[in-house]
Amino acid sequence: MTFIAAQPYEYELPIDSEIALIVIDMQRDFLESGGFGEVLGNDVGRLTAIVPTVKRLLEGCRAFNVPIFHTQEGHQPDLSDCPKSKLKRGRGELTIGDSGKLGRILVLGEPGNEIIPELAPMPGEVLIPKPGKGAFYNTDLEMHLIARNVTHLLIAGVTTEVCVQTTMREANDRGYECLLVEDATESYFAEFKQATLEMMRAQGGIVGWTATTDQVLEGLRSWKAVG
Ligand code: TIU
Repeated sequence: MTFIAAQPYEYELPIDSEIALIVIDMQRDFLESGGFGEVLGNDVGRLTAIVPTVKRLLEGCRAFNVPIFHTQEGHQPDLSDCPKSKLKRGRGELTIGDSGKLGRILVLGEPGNEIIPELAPMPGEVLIPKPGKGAFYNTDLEMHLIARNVTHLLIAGVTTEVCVQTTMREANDRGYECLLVEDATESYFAEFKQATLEMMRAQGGIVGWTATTDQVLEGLRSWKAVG
């Protein structure tokens, strides 16, 4: 048995199934000036600070042949997949579909929708466009995970209490063993990140585990050595 040293207790790595990494929404819309995040009034600098750590996590997972999924939040150009409620709430001076500095905000195929170049998907990695905050809602993600016999998920990306937390809760309800990578996720609000980490692992890991990138990579190293 191999494990990742995690909170609230050790996270056992699978024996007859796979672990995958999901990197949530590391797209220009949330990380660059002029994108959706900044339009909503947020300081994107908090998010760009984790890019080197997410890169290290990605590179470590690539080295251990862990399947990798990237998501991008975005809508069809005609916004037919964007609920009216989403257009009304969570808006700044501009809203979803409006033209901004990075093209049309949160629209698939626009410059702002691209994963930032440092973290761009490599060949063989799966890019999942998603219309909602969660990565399972109206996407092919679950089909890909089932096809690859994935039962365990490492979750990273932005923002911790919005798309990352929603995805982890969706995954937990579907039976996946979820670990949120503490230093490879970030929020525009420091206190929301901290609260999310705590609420995921509270009550005996009610939603899942948390661990640092170093702890994850150390655990994967011992797992691959055994496997
Ligand atoms: N606004 C905010 O914190 N997040 C989002 O709108 N989407 C994601 O978290 N990706």
